[in-house]
Amino acid sequence: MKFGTLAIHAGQEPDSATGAVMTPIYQTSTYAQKSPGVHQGYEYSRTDNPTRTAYQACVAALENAKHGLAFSSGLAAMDCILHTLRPGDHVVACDDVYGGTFRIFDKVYRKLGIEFTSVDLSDLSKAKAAFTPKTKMLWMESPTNPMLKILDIAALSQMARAHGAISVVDNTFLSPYFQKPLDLGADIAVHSVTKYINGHSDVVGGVLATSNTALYEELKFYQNACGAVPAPMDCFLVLRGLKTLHVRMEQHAKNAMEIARYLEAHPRVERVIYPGLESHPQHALARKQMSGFGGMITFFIKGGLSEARTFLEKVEIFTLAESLGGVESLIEHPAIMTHASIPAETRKQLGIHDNLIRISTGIEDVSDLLADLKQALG
Ligand code: P1T
Repeated sequence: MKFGTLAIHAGQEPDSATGAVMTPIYQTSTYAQKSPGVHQGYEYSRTDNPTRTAYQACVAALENAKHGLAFSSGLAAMDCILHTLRPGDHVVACDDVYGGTFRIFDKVYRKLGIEFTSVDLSDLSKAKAAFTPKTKMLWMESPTNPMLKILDIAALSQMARAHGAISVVDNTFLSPYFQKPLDLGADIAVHSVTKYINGHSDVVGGVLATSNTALYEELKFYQNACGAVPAPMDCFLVLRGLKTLHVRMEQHAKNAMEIARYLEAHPRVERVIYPGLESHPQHALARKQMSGFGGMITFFIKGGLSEARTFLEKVEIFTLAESLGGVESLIEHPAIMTHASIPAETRKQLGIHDNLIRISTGIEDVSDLLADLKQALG
């Protein structure tokens, strides 16, 4: 079946007890057993819950994966993946990642004896040089947050495999509709479901997908043993959001392309970064590995913090808020907001300057979005 059909049906059958077309919210913590250890596949809702089972199966189908595992946040999904490491292990990680991703590496796992090397993975020779005999994991985010660098997932996953390391791709910015990391050779695709997958800014969640069954068993063990699972109601909401993922992504990308072109031509804008623009340094790679360019745009306004602040205070339809991937347009200041946990010096090196602004293009009527940008820039 094709993507749109899977988004609506994968993992979901009418309820066997009642015929309910929508997967019920199995709001239960536990399940009756006929005799000790004799049950219908469900014992306790931290371990498994039918609403979560349907959601995990749907995401797995969309990522072209054998298995899916859902969590209570994107960071909880990443935490589960990082649990597979042992003290002394080394991770090669993309230098430009979500601030919270950097924080869990730097402030949580480094303390537990895991080493991280942050490197510009868009440069394959730099990536190769970062591997050591202790490297067990390669952590990619593509497009990166917030600089929208594109990483060559196929080449990097192959490099990781040659070094005996597992490759992980944070696929949050594109969703499986525009990019399928496992098809490109990665071992795990991980998402902040809070973003495009749920798509309505009303759930915090995370999910991962893999086709490596041994790895899945290990991750499933940590999902249950550590317990950061989503509630049944949240699983239901994400399943509901998933049904329109393909339709939403098309509109996000269409609106983003128009906005990126508008900003690129605006005299008050210094530079626009959007993978769909010919001016993006990795536009050709984006065309090759992605089936669409997504809804995220980063741009430098002319001036500094004061100009950025004035503009961000003036927008009316765009909401000044952290997060992304919802139907409504959001706008934010990475240096002060989403990437504040990255040291100032590193931010400077990455190009996260005070005049950098990030847009999550929603699916409103694009003419209203353009008019809002015009009045705020004016
Ligand atoms: O917020 P949470 O669901 O725990 O997911 C963390 C996360 C992981 N990966 C990427 C690429 C992300 O962008 C995020 C969260 N990001 C934001 C809140 C943001 O505004 O960038």
